Amino acid sequence: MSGEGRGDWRGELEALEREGLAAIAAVADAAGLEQVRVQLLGRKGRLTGILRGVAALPAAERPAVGARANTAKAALEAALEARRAALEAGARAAAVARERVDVTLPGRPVGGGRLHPLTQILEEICSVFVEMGFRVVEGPEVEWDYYNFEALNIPEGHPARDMWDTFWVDPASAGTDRPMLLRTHTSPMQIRVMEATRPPVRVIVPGKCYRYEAVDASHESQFHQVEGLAVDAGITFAHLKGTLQQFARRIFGGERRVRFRCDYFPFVEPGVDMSIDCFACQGAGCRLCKGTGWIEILGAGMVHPDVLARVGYDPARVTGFAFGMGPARIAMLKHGIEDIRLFHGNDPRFLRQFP
Ligand code: 2NL
Repeated sequence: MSGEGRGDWRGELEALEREGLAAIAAVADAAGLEQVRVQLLGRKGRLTGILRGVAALPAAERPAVGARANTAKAALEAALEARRAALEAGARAAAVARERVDVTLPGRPVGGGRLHPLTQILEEICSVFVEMGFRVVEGPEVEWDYYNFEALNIPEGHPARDMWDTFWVDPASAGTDRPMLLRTHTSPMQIRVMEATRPPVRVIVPGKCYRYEAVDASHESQFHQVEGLAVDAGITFAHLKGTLQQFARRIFGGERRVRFRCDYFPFVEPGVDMSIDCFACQGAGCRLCKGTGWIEILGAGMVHPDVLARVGYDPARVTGFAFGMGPARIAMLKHGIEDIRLFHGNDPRFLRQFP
């Protein structure tokens, strides 16, 4: 009986250690490991069960059982701790792998910016005149009545004022008793340039203007204008024609023909409008040129002698030509744009077409 008992406890402890180590190695996660620990070393576990039997053994054998049980317990505890550490390291590595950013991935592309089609045509128009010796100047959008009208032969109460429906600035809120307005054209800046400098004058004046008008496919109450002015001794209508024909060919193609007809502007004499032959139908007549073969693109004329005299120039010694155009109209013609409101509609499908 005692011989069987001896064999039993040693064999049982060896089996416990061997099977325990295998179970610890096979565990997949922390919860499984805890379960195995309780089965092996817990208060109702296998080791406790074996040790309970030791009480029945002769006193002389007990120390040997205790010693063997301790080595088994120590081996299992060491294996549990090693497995716990390995599982934790594995879990941490998996979490890091899940969170890792692949810095070699290409970034999301950022859409490239481009110049607005109106900005593009403004720059194109100005550079044509700059190459012919004009200087670009810009002026205030809020103007005195004097520069916008009086200095340009458009006195208060004169019927010519009806050509420009005007946004007036409330004099009380502006703290002035001189009439003030949003400029209806950029001409006031040319007056300022002539007041400040002696001839020769050659300036090109782009800028925003305002008119109190109903909005439709070809009119907005805010719009851009480009005006030009050349004043010197001996300037003639031939200079006007040559300069503006060159402009038309640079913008609309080298084969363009131009046509001048009489028109009226209070600040010029004579006044004209200039047309180009229709580039869509080569003059045969189509929808673009409304069947006429010609497209009107700007107004111009010889600066009125009274305008020259008012800025202190002597009309007997110097003469000048001036012109004005709407760059939106130029861009619409050039690109076949049918509605002026597209320019400020902020539709990327429209804007994308002008890279
Ligand atoms: C048009 C016509 C024009 C001018 C503008 C001008 C300026 C001064 C003196 C004389 Cl300071 N003239 N500018 C002359 C003729 C026509 O513009 O249809 N613009 C869109």
